[in-house]
Amino acid sequence: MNPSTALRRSTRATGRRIGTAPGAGSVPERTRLPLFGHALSVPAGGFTEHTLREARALGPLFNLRFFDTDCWMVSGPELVAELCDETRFRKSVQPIAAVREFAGDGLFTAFGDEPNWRKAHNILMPAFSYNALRAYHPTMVTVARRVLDAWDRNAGTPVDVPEDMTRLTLDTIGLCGFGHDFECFERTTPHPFITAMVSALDHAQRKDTFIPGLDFLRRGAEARQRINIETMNRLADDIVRRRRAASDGGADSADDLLGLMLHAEDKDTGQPLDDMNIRYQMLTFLIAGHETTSGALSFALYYLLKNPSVLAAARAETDALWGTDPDPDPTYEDIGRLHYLRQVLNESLRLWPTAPAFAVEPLEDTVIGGRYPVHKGQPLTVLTPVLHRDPAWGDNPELFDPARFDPEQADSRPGHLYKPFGNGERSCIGRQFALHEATLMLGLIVHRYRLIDHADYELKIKETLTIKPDGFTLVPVRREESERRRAATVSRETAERAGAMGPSGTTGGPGATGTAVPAGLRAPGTTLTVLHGSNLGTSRTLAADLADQGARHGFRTSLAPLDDAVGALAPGQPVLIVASSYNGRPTDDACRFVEWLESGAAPADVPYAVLGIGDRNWAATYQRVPTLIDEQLTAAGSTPLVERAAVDVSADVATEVERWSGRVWGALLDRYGVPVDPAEAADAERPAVPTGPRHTVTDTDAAPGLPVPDGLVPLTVVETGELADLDHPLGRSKRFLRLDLAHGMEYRTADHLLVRPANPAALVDRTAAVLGLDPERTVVLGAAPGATGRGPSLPTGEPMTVRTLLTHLVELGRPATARQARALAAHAPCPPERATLERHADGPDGRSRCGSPATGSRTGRRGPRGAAPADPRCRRPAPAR
Ligand code: MNH
Repeated sequence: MNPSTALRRSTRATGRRIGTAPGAGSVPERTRLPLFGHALSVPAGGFTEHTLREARALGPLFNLRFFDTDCWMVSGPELVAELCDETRFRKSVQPIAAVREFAGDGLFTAFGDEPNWRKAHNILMPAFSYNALRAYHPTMVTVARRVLDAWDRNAGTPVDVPEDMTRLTLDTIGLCGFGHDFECFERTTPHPFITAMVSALDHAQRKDTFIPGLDFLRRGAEARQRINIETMNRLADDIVRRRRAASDGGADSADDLLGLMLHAEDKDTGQPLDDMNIRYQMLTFLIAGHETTSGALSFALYYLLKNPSVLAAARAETDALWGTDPDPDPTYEDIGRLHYLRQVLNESLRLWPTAPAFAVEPLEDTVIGGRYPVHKGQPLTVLTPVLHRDPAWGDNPELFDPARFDPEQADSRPGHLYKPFGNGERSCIGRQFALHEATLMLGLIVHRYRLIDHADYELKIKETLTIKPDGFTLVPVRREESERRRAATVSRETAERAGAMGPSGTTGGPGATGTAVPAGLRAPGTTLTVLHGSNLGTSRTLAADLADQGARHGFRTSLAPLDDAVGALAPGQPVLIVASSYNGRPTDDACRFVEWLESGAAPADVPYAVLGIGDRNWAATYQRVPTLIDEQLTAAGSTPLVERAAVDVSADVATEVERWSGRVWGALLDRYGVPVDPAEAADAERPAVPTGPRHTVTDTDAAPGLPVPDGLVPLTVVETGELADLDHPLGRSKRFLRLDLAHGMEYRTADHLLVRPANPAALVDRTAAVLGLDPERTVVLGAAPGATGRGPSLPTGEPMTVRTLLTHLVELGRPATARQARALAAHAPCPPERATLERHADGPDGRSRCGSPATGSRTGRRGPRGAAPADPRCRRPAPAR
């Protein structure tokens, strides 16, 4: 990031020069040239490395003068901590002002006082909530597999790491944010959007070194810039146009980024975003949403390649999680368990924060470091790569060492020593998104490949607005089955604790909570109320999980928003409260509850525990409402069951929540639990099994048909064929399909295509026989009262035959999931059979091994799991009682 042009503008704008106050320090600087200042000593595309060198020579604060503008570079921890105080400083946009040419008042480049910043922030925050990330996870996995497929295809040959990571991150933000598939892996050269973007960013950055007044020499470059911007605009507009067309057809209710941009209103002003701002946000997210993450992944892979012991520890972590499964299907929670890989990523971002600077400006004239006067509005650039190498990091800060991010070490460091995502309100909105996406990808890569440093790569930094390793290639080689350690002997908990140490020998099934819940206790019949205060849904989701767990421990749980509990707390009746703040205020569903507490009306002796949810980036209001609730309840004479936990959603939510809930169940069962037999207790540890019917079934005389979901049109397949060489050991089936589009219909990339299964007639007949159904019976389905199961549901209200239902609307060939195997076990009347099913459900990797050899596995990819002959007893119809 080169801050000069903007600064030039800034001085013009404020019309002031920095004066020297009496007794004021003068900021160190190199000898400067007349006219140019230091502008000629900063190499184009070399800002980061130049400032790293200069800071070493000149210290924690030095001046770079570009033409007539002084520009202060700050990197000392005390100074940075001072600049992070949001009551005195705010983000300065001036160093990135040239980017406003195409990102306008989008989130990243909006001035602090531009109303569109808060408006867009309010509208777009929900796209980065805990729940939203969970919803993106399957798409992230799909795209991560594109990398694996591409690397498998070229097994043994070098891959260009930054290029492939950029393909990954652009496809991911495109699909997750905008439902648009850039299909970068279908191209041998970068996507035109990327070419235009890189060139536009480069231009914006170089502008800073253009000599003032000689702009006319740059006409060619300016013309190219206009073309690049048009290319990006056209693409953004095209995505918006298509989404609008789709939603006119009623098919769109998506609450991804684009859905929110188009349809959501700002809570404060009641207004939606305007069209121009939508375009700016599109470009902002397409750029900010992929460049930095791909750089971070590339640096992490570089360090894994160069540090064999770190790679081995990372591998041990993935092996503990996914074992010998050559083709794991990571869950959302799995990614939260890859603690060590997260540390690898953090440490990579320490040495090479891929957005390598940010700038702030004082809200009023002030003095920094006790002796350097700065004017209101004067930009101060924080050099994160220098800050991140400060001696405060301990010995040898230049060395890569993920142990620096062990929880104890990380907790003992000053808060502002690590700033890869910027500061405060204007810090990165996509942090969790990026970390999830990157950890997932790293996990899959280290689990699948050995990494060969075929070119003896030497790190070279390439800098546009962000930094990347230049020309970095490696050779991925598939690991052998035998190389992967068995997961069966290693509990997730052990893996978590061991982190870098790798697996040790303790046992404990997958799904073990990792906490000290007293064994053999249950609390049958005790009422437990779980309350939540939520605007974005995080607290609600966590509360629902707690209510679920409570039910498994035998409590009679109920779940409600905090406001429902006004006047309803009672002495002796336990309550769990999951609460967050919204801009420091109670959430919409907790206002009355907080008022009620503050009126002093709450009863005494309520056994309660508070789980506070907050984002540390919003330091001023962090945990305000949870703290208040906790204090009010104590003041009213209640004692907490366990201490309030403060969960930072920009850190590791899952681990913190697990720790707190472990303590809560311990305390609750201590107090309300009664001993039960061990088998039953073990059962309580398991996720709930959906029970009871999901649908009602009624006979009908109406003419049966094949129900088609609204908005879809049946198509005829006119040609099919196999594209892959299945005789090759790595060959995986890829089918070619030619479809006859109904008259007047268009198909474009990323349009929805639903492929219905056609289960073999023999399998359908066997299933009908087991269920005791006549396949030719015509029935209508309805929703069963009280059915709460998640997952895809069957069409209701439409007449069809049982044969149609079993042939086209359910997958009969898919292997049972662990959850389903458990449900089957719960219903199996025969004890040996039940035991077998349970063993399957708790297979070494936590997944069912009951597979039908007749069909593919989950995603249509055929792996050994889907193909392995299952225990024959699993396929035998259950004996009738
Ligand atoms: Mn991101 C702001 C770094 C991933 C979207 N991001 C910032 C800032 C830094 C940053 C630093 C603050 C800049 C400043 O103060 O001027 N961002 C990163 C890094 C990664 C990253 C190191 C990956 C690693 N960022 C992402 C992803 C997205 C995203 C992924 C979107 C999906 N970032 C943003 C947006 C902003 C931002 C939007 C501006 C937020 C605001 O000012 O409100």
